[in-house]
Amino acid sequence: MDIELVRGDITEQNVDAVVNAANSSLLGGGGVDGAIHRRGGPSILEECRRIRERSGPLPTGRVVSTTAGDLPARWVIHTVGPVHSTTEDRTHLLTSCYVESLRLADELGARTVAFPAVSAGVYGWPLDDAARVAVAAVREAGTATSDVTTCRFVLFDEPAYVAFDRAL
Ligand code: AR6
Repeated sequence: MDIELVRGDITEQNVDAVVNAANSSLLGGGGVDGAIHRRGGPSILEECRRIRERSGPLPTGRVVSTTAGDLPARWVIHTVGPVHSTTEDRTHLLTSCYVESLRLADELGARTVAFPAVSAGVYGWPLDDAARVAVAAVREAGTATSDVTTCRFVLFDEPAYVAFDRAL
């Protein structure tokens, strides 16, 4: 699996699946989540609502997929990153976001997947560590049986890009 880094907006990526840094409610929010719902249109939220009614809140580290609505991608994979903690090591949950997203992408038949820096915004994860965890997780998941050929990290600003570049 190729790992790519680009600086840009995840809603503009021409990939099969984009990963959303959502929250457990699945009902939208700010950051990447807000951008995906804004650009993707109401069909994403409608599907999120149905999933929410059927299965309840999405636990941290888990994933679900929906349509990508008006985005260039075919699917949105929603995952819930852990809020960073200084007293508890939640690395396994952040790792799970990436590993489970790639597993679901594989299941859907997605070949190309774009990730934001999950948990590195509102959820407060220090950028360098978030980048290290992300890169290690996709490297490990990529050596498994994944049919995903390309994993693209889409970094919104220069500090995030630099952190991921260093981690790679
Ligand atoms: N494309 C790529 N990256 C982006 C974009 C974009 N359009 N917009 C922001 N980022 P965040 P979290 C970067 O806060 O920390 C939401 O309210 C951003 O600069 O979106 O996992 C959810 O509903 C940062 O580097 O996600 C949750 O409540 C990274 O994406 C909560 O925020 C992640 O920032 C999740 O917080």
